[in-house]
Amino acid sequence: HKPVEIVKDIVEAAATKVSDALTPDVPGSPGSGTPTVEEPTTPQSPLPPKAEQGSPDRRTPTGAATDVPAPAVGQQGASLTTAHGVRLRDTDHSLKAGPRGPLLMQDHHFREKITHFDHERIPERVVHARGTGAHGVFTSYGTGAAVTRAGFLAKGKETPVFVRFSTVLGSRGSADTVRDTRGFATKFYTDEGTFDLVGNNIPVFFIQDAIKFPDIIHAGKPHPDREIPQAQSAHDSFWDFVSLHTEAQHHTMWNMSDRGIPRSYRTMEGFGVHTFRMINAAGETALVKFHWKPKLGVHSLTWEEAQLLSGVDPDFHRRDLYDAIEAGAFPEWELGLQIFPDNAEETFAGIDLLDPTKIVPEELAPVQPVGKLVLNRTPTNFFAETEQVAFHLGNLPPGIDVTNDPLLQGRLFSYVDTQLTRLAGPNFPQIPINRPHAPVNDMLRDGFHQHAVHAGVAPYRPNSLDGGNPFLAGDAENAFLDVPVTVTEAPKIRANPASFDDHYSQVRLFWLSMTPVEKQHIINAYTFELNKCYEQAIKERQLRSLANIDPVLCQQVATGLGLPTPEPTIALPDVEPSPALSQLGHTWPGDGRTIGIVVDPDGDLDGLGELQRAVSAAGMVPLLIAPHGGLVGGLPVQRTFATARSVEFDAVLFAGAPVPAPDALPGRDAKAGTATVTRAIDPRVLLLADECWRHAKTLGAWGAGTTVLQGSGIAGTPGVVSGGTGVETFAEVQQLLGAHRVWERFPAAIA
Ligand code: HDE
Repeated sequence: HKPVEIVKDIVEAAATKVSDALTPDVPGSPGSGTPTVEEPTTPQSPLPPKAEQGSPDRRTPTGAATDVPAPAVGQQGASLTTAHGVRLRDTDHSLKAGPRGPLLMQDHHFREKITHFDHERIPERVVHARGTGAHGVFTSYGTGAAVTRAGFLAKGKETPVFVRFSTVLGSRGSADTVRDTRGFATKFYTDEGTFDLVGNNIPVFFIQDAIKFPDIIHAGKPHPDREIPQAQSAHDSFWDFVSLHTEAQHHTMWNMSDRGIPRSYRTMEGFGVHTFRMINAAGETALVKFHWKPKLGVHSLTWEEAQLLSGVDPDFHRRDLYDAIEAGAFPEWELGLQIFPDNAEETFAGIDLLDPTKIVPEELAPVQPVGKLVLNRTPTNFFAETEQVAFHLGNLPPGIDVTNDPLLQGRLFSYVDTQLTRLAGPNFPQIPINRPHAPVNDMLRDGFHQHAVHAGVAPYRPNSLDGGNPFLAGDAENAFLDVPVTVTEAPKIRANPASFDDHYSQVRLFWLSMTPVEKQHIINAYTFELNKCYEQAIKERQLRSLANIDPVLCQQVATGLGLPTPEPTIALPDVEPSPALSQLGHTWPGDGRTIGIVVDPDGDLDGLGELQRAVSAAGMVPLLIAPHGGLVGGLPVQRTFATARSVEFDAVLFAGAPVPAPDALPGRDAKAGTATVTRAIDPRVLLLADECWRHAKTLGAWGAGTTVLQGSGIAGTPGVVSGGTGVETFAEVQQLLGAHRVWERFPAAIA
């Protein structure tokens, strides 16, 4: 070909393609032969639930057949369109000056697609960036009606809710199981307007005044020079801050306790932290603290589990929440109130109720249940719901008001302010997840991303042009009432009340309330974190704080750091322990717990189906672990030896003792120096048993499976059940799981 002929060929080829393209098989297009499809089309059937989510059966909390809506499908309609509804023929090729030519500026589809993509990310939350959420319903018992006129706390009232759980320090893609505080933020879509209870799983905070929030967060976030460590408090700047700023010691002790590494969001308490003021129908006020009590009890991971999970399954808590809900094991909490008289001093039993570094022990003011929260639906779209949900402490219904807690007061500013950047403008309440379920009749207008088409000409008051609308509500309509609290005549001042200076008595109270094993975990956590610091002066300074909390704690951590034990600088306060703070000593339901079942495809598989049914009937999730995927004994395998790691399971049962295939672990055998090394039991099974034992989990075995217990040297030790049938073994394991762990297996050096 001569050059001119090549061009001719290209032009002809392109012309053929264009004519092909003009008679496409577009449904409903003239001559396509495909029947016209109405838009939006009927959604297709959703994918079936994953095999391991099939048990326990989907059901409501009362055990009735589920009414959980099936998962929605993605795009609606048969044809791909632009954002403006124009149907598209091609989305895989940009418009070019010939097949080998440059891209044309006029390609509006390319520009729309890429521009939208370029702007898909929004800023992550400045704190609590990593989180997950779920929908649910709150049912009120009516017991709160004596203290508040809030309609959602009237007897029998049901209110839809959305809850977002989070870690604080890590970025959006960080691991779930890091040692950190957890957020527990609840949006109640009440008939009287939205109520946001934006709490944490720890009832106290690091600082007493909101103006210090940037300081504690700058100290806790990764170092600014190299941006490490991610989602950790185990670094110099965190310990520098908390050791210099002793009001942080109480919150820090909770972080170092097992509360800092929850087993699951379902097994966390939640706290409103601040004291709120309630007002009832008779106009009487009371001071209250909010508590969420999980139905499953408060349980934690071990530190080694938490660390392993950060690699093995960084989404552990997110997965756990979704799997539990999708399996019908709906997470539940009771909302409770500690109620205090609204006295002029705003104290109870000598505790300053405006100081957010203090708790009121439950023994002094019992938590009174006022309603139940059930999470029963996972979000349809993570970004639309979980990422765009915006909480704000100022979202209060009539009957609930704020107090002068200086931390709370500052938060009232921060939560709206932060959304202006994060959600790009003031109209974020119009995003579907943030829309109130109560009718909205405001006079806010315009702004970025305005979705409402407001009619009328008079968005101001008073007006006559819009008929005077809207009118103001009064008591008859239960309008919001700012409780007319007397503000003390006092000079304008940057200072705290003197009672805020007590930084140690409640830290000691927490420490003394722990059982020996919980104390040991606290010692281990301080020792681990401080050993991660580089600066000797910071370790020494933190030890001086520990000396003011407890001499045993201080001495144990000092030993771990290889440093001398300092003397206290204050007289150690005489405090009464609060047993309610300990996680031990109760038995709890095991809903949604995962039970690993190791099977040997060449062994005895009798009774396996029956065992799986027994586990499911107990509300738990049986996961079959085998050397390979597919089916074993006609049952689907959920985990292989390569994908199963102990940290995923609450208990492991051994139905067999699989022998490793000769080529299963070439590296290991080569290391042993001979190709003929044989093992009686697959080492990955032994590792599973060993880790479960080390993490004080319950184990069970029968038949050939008992050789695994012998092989790992744990047979006959506490919490290791063997003999009988699979179903009998599981019955014993289930009993033991009620205590969460086999506590006596943890070494505790202290009394
Ligand atoms: Fe927050 N906090 N916070 N916080 N907080 C945010 O708001 C702030 C505090 C809590 O899942 C931010 O929308 C200040 C205490 C939760 O979306 C921001 C102070 C408690 C969540 C903010 C505090 C919390 C946040 C970041 C010191 C427990 C996640 C993104 C006075 C009672 C909510 C956002 C969600 C989020 C500010 C202290 C809980 C910047 C200034 C105390 C659960 O507005």
